[in-house]
Amino acid sequence: MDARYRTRDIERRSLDVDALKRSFLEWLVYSVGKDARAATRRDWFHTVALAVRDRVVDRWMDTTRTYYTHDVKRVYYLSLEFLIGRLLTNSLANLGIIDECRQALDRIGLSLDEVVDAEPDAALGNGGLGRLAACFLDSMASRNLPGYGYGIRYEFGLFEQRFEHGWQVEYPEQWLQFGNPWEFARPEVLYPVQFYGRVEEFRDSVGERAYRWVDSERVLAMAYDTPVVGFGGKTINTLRLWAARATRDFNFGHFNEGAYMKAVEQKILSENLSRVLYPNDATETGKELRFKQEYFFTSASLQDILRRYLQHHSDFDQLPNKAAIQLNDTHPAIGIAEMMRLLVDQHAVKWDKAWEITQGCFSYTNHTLLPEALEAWPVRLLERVLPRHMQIIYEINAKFLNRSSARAAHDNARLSHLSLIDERGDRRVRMGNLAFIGSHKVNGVSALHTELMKQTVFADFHAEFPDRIVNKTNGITPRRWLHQANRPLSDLITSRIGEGWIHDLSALDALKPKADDVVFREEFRRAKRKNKKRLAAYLARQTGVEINVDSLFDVQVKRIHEYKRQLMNILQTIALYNDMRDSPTVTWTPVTKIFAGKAAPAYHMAKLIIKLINDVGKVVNHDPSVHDNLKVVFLPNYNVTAAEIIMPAADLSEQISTAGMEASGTGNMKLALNGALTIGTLDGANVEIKDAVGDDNIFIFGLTAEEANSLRQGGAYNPRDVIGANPALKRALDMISTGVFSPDDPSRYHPILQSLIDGGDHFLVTADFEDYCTAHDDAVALYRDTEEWTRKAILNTTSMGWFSSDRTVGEYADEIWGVKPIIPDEGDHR
Ligand code: T68
Repeated sequence: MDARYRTRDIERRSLDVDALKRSFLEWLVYSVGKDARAATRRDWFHTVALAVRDRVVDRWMDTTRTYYTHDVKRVYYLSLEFLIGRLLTNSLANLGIIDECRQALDRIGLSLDEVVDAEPDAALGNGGLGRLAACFLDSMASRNLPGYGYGIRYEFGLFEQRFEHGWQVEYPEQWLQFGNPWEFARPEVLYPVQFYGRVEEFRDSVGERAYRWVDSERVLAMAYDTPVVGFGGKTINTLRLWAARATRDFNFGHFNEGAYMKAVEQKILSENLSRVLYPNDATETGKELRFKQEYFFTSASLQDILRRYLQHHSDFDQLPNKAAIQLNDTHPAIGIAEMMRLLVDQHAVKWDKAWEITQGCFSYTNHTLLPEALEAWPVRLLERVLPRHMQIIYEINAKFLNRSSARAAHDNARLSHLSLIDERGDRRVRMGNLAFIGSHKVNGVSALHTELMKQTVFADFHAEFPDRIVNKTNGITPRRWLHQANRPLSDLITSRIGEGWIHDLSALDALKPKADDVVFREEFRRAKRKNKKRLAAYLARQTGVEINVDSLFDVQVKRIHEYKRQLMNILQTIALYNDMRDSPTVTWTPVTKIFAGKAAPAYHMAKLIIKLINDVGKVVNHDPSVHDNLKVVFLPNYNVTAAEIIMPAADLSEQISTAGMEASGTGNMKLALNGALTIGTLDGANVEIKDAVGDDNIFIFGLTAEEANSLRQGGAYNPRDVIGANPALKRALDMISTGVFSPDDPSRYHPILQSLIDGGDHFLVTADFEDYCTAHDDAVALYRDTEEWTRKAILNTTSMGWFSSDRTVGEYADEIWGVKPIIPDEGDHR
């Protein structure tokens, strides 16, 4: 090999400061094509990202080659969403070169923080489900597990939220506008995906009945690969996202007829498949394009998985020992039918064998029990868009029902629950049922949620397959959510117990005694204060509202949804505001209510709640009579980047969903890990957080899931009586109803009042209000006792070790996937 080439080659992998600096200057000129004097921050971001990527590529190839040569079992995480956020700090931290990079940039006269800030936030997801997928990628790579993510490369991620006169307005989020330095386009990795057409029956070579899908339309799925850097930089896994490309033949057909414009229109239409992320987090809109997106990425991923498998194997017997396919919710559940089609129709595997293989590979995670979020696609839609899959689903259903105990017992009610087809009204395919019977394991995302799955949505399936449902309580990656996001606390922890906690979060246990150490408490508070100052500056920049750094930062950040009860929080805020105005001579503990989160664009009630919070903020923040003791701030455009600034700065974490409705929550974990105390209901993972941090270090209030359920079932619940008996609540509602917060439109909030009072208050805001206020008062009172508050905050941080996503993926690996860690062999490049 040319000696000069090799020298440059080593240079571009070097992690020392001078080599980094030289790389940056070279990349700026030769790849970004800019002179240092003309370079913008964005140019520098691209430069640094490309130079860092250089330092990842060798280990990436080592990793891929190791998986290949050892023919290891791999896990494929199929998810319609990956809420990744920015990658620069993450890559630098996981490679262990943050300081080197900072110094190298320093020598060029640049600040790393400014460069980091020029990276767009990759928002290829809505909320918890998408962020969980991103945390799992980090944990799989950091635990040296052979894991691949498969999803869609949306051109437009989750919309940008702005407020106009306090109302949410959506704008397109163009994260790819200036290119994406992390990804590698793979124009040669291309799979055809079919839609529409019809099924033809024929006799195969041995005279057996067989089927082929003909006259279909084709779209191509093209791969884009992003390296996923594990902590320590040993394992570099792959996130493969598919983009839709028009087929060539498709275009040329039209050209011949001279219909050039029509051909181009068709091309644009077929490429729309990967254009935009659907912005709903808890409701299914039932749109055909959405269904096609689901099939598009699932089919491409399965074709890719089979191609990889066939490099080493000539039949499919070993597939379940080589590929674990995890369905992140039902969005890729059509994969069960697609796998059957690929095996039976394309590879001539016998049906029963194919079914055994399919079940051996697939497993399914459920993320919600909300009925409006359970996917059920109309049979007529499937017949039209995926005719062969509809036949396969009928066949799976018939075989399954025939063997079910319900058939044996002639129990028709149970049979109709188990059926893949919902026969009520327009007939629909229940994707949850399909995912369940096509999988060997099905999991919930917290202990409570898993129990409720067994008792409610999947009760009949649980009776049929008592070992199938398992719990895998969610987790979060400690790298992003403590080590990177909270340097002050991270450094403090490392100063006492070393760096081991970054890849083994349970090491935090050893710090528990420090809660009683006065010096440690002082340092812990100093770290928190630094973070609070940073957030205050950020909020001032973004919203213009100045807040008191010494006030209690009371934080509710998550998607806006009625079940999450932001409404209850703002009602309590109004009540507190009234108390402060009524008793101006009392020394109040200053409180800052911080909200952030997006509402689905068509979710009118959620958007009205945002407007209410902004309207209340306008009144409260300008009322001199509360002396800055209360502020209400709604940060627009909540995303991963904003979360990284908010989580470390919070004092109080609002986790106040109606019990039984939040499957797990993961923001609750991020906040507690960063030393916020939780005020919350016994819902989702709050239950387990309470067990971990101890009853004395959390503010639990409200109805339990069981109580909430019986209150509703009883039918006797009357919000009007409850409101009548609670003067603070009544007064807050009256103020809203008479236009105190909306003098320009006094009836603006009548739909909210209506849903609470006459609508039956489905989310039990009025039922839990009093208990919530009491818990909140307790929290505020405790906050005055600085030492005691800090003690509890430290116990929160140090008790959260179990909530690492490293623990979660470890459990999946052992109990669902059957995959083992492997350290990649080093190539000859070092
Ligand atoms: C969330 N679900 C759960 N859904 O609400 C949350 N849904 O409790 C849990 O912690 C988290 O999943 C991870 O398990 C979602 O985030 C969605 O985003 C979604 C998206 C499309 C359609 C339906």
